Amino acid sequence: MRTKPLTFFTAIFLCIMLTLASCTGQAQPADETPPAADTESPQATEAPAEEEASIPAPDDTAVYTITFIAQWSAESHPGQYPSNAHFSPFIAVAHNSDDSSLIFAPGELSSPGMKEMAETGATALLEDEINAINSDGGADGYVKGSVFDSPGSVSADLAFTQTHSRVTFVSMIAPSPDWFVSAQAELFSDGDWVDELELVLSSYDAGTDSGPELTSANSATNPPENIQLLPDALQGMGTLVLTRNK
Ligand SMILES: [Ca+2]
Repeated sequence: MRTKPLTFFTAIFLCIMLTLASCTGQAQPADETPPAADTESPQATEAPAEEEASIPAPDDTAVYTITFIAQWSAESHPGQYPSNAHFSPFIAVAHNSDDSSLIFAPGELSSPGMKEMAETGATALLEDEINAINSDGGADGYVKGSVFDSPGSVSADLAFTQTHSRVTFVSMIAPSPDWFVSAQAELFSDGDWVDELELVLSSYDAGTDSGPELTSANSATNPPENIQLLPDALQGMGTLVLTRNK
């Protein structure tokens, strides 16, 4: 009779022990779950970083190769093509959007530097004026090309910043009284640098010499007149290609 209660209590004890053992056994897999979650969390933080890297901020600076392609020839401009047709060393300026940073403006008088460039091709005075604009913060450097016969081409590199992202280009039509080609462009547009830009150069009269023909003798315009576009017969002399290379 007494052995049955003992066996009963032993059975209960064994049940309790088995229950405790099974509880601790179940706890172990639960402890292993968090490390599995931890291995996923670093991936979750890396994903946004990769998305940010795919949309980089635009560079503060950019370097462009400026290529002046002159098409002026006997075929392109019949009767307007002297035997020694050429273009003077060009000047290209990197400047900001302020009107005071421009080296010239159509409808206004030529500066002494623009008069000298347009009449003789020399750029010393114009470079002095650009250096003054540089000092005032309106420009951020310029580059000078080299003289060449037309048709032909010449290139030079110029650096720009986001605050000085406009270019103004000038070169004397030579020989001519006071005529020059020019183009102006914005190179930072819609939040990023332009990859490549092609511009047709416009031909201007500087308003400082009244010679009517390309090979006319000097005839000072007194008083000077405003800068204005030349007739259609003297347009279309060349194009400017700006290609970002850095
Ligand atoms: Ca003139």
